[in-house]
Amino acid sequence: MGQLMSKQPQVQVILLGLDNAGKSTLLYKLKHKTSVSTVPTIGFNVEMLDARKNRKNIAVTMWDVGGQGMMREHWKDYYQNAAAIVFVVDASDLRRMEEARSELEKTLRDDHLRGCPLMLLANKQDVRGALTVTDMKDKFNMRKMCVGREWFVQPCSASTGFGVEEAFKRLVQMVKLPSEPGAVKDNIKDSVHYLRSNSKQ
Ligand SMILES: Nc1nc2c(ncn2[C@@H]2O[C@H](COP(=O)(O)OP(=O)(O)O)[C@@H](O)[C@H]2O)c(=O)[nH]1
Ligand SMILES: [Mg+2]
Repeated sequence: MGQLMSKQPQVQVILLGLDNAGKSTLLYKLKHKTSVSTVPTIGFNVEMLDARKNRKNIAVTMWDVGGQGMMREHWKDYYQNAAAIVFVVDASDLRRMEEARSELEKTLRDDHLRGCPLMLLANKQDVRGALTVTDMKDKFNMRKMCVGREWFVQPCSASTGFGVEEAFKRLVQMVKLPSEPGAVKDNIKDSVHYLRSNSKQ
């Protein structure tokens, strides 16, 4: 609802992935390139990043809600308003690749995320033996897993910064602004949610 009132379009992006994938490092890297403000909060990190889309300034709020315990219960709240998912994978950790794949599969099954664009980051490309984009697409069976949504696999290194800007640019292309076709459904969904939650009071 706030989106309708502020002049600058805002979009919410959720940063997901196993612990140790590099989510916080990525957010920190992005913040130091394009950040406009920071709101440190207990239990999760959130950054508002400046971007340009359709010749407009937009604000991309990126939520790193953490993978542990209590926070999991709140994931749904973030899912509801997500314009895109960024799923970070430690591409050098072959032992946990299947765990990462199954976590992503579980995430994408959530009704709140139906049709939501996905950027898969093959992170830690600076580490010898890290899986390439082609390897990742195969291992994750992306075509099948991402039926009905836009997706992209980007190689990067959150610690060196390799691929990070490219990932962000691509992400901005993928998100739908509230005014764009394809975002209408989400506006309606938000309104229904808003009306429902108010009618309960
Ligand atoms: N070599 C390398 N290490 C990374 C990279 N990204 C993150 N790390 C390291 O991986 C560990 C976990 O990163 P962190 O951002 O805390 O992961 P999170 O649990 O997903 O938030 C830290 O020691 C980071 O320094 C990367 O691109 N390359
Ligand atoms: Mg973290």
